Formats: sequence, C-alpha cells, structure tokens
Amino acid sequence: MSEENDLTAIETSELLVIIHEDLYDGLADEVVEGVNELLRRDMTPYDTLTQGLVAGMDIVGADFRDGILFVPEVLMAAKAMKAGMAVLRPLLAETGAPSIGTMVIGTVKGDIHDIGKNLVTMMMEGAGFKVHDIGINNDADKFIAAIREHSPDVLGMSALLTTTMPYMKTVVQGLEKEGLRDRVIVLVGGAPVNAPFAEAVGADAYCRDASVAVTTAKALLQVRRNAVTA
Ligand code: B1M
Repeated sequence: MSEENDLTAIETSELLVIIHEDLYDGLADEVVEGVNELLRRDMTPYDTLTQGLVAGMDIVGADFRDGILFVPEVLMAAKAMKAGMAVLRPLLAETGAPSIGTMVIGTVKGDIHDIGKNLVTMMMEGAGFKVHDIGINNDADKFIAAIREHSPDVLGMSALLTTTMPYMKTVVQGLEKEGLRDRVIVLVGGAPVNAPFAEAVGADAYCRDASVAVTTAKALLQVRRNAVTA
C-alpha cells in the first residue's frame, strides 16, 4: 500500500485485494492499516480475519507450494499475518461470554507452524473457552504435563506437515497409557489432516477450521456434560 493511497477512498473489495498483496509482500504495518480500515467500515472481526488475512495466506500457501515463494518470503508473510491477527485478537475475545470450558492446544513435535493454531486459540477464546496454548514442537510428554496441570475439557492438536501429523497418534497413545484419554475431548486439525485420519489416530473429531473447532468443541462438551448428568 503506497503512502499516497487514501484507504478510506478505496472500495472494500479492492481493499481486500490490497491487504492480500501486502500480506504476500510481508508488509506488516500496511496489513495492520488495512485491517483497521476494514474494522472502521464495520466489517466484523471474524470477516476481517477470514476475508482479509486467511484468504491472503491461502495465496501465499499456493505460491509456496508451486515454488514461487520460498521460506524467507513466507516467514515475512507469516509475520504480517500475525501483526494483523494481533489487532483482531482482543476483538474476537471481547464477546463477554462466560467461560464455558477449558482447552489445551499445541502444535505437535517436529512442527513449527503456528498460525492456524493461534487462530483456533483466538476463536475458542472468543467463544468463551479458557485456552492454554503450549506453543509449537510439543512432544507427548509436554501435552501430558499440560493436561495434568490444567485439567482441560478439550485437547487441540495442530499439524501442518504430512511428516508430523502421525505424531498425533503418539500423543493419543501417551494419554491412554497415562489413563488420561477419557478425561479429555481430543480435536485435531491442520491442512493435511482429515476426518478418517482423525479417527485412525484415536481423536474424537477433525476440525476443518477454527470456527468448526469452536462448534465441535461446544457440541462434544455438551454431549459429555449431558452424559454426566443423565
Ligand atoms: Co510451511 N509448509 N514449511 N512454513 N507452510 C506448508 C504446510 C506446506 C503445505 C507448503 C506447501 O508446500 N504447499 C508444506 C507442507 C507439505 C507437506 O507436508 N505435505 C510446508 C513445508 C514443506 C514446510 C517446510 C518443510 C519448508 C522447508 O523448510 N523446506 C518447513 C517445515 C518447518 C517445520 O515445521 N518443521 C516449513 C516452514 C514454514 C514457515 C516457517 C516458513 C511458515 C510457518 C510460520 C508460522 O506458522 N509461524 C510456513 C507457512 C506459513 C506455510 C503455509 C504457506 C501456510 C500455513 C498457514 O499458516 N496457513 C503452508 C501452506 C498451506 O497450508 N497452504 C505451509 C494459514 C492458516 C490459517 O491455516 O494452518 O491450515 P492452517 O490452519 C487452519 C486449519 O488447518 C485449522 O484451522 C485453521 C483455519 O481456521 N487448524 C486447526 C489448524 N490447526 C488446527 C488445530 C485444531 C483445529 C483446527 O485443533 C483443534
């Protein structure tokens, strides 16, 4: 976004394209400016996130896959994405909803991708969950320690690589070994993950995206609470 651009004079559809381009170019300040302008126009934080940031990251992802972008450029884009997310985070969490459950979430061992996980964290917090985010590259012992410490209702695991997604099964087996599996709803997600895979690793459900994570967590928690009171 060049300095002479007056964002307020630009159509929203065009502004979205500019944000995608700024994200692609790793221009964090400009992405933040664009996000603020969308919010000023009363676009909801959720739509700003999905139409502005996530859609922009999809373009980065496609060009990374096709060898047009490389790790340094993608890192810059990820940084810009995070700067935009930082603006939205408090707004998404600002629903005033009472705490409806607790979650531990982390990216599995060998995997340092955290944007999707952070997004799930933001949406879950916005829906009223207390979320303990244990970060990236977590082995089974770290997940188990966090579950012992926080006694969450829900465990969320994220994996973005086909080489790291099988580790989700190691975590579930670790939970079983420690007698913790039945205490927690296990949800998995990440670009290469799908429902048959979730079933194969012994998770309770696969979540396609952050909003599905929210609805799935709420639904399974309700089922569990109903079963306890029945
Ligand atoms: Co990586 N990377 N990357 N990367 N990277 C992918 C995943 C890849 C698909 C790119 C490609 O080739 N097309 C490819 C994986 C190929 C494969 O395994 N088949 C890949 C590769 C190969 C690599 C490296 C090996 C590259 C290299 O070094 N040669 C390397 C691995 C590092 C490691 O982890 N050990 C690597 C590194 C990186 C960066 C560091 C440069 C950067 C990460 C920065 C960061 O996260 N802080 C990066 C990025 C940014 C990507 C892409 C471009 C974008 C990922 C992203 O943030 N998407 C990605 C391409 C792609 O996915 N199309 C790619 C946006 C985010 C919102 O979506 O994470 O899918 P996503 O999350 C979604 C859902 O999946 C879901 O909700 C979110 C949306 O609402 N979800 C969950 C995610 N986690 C969930 C958990 C839940 C529920 C839902 O729990 C309940």
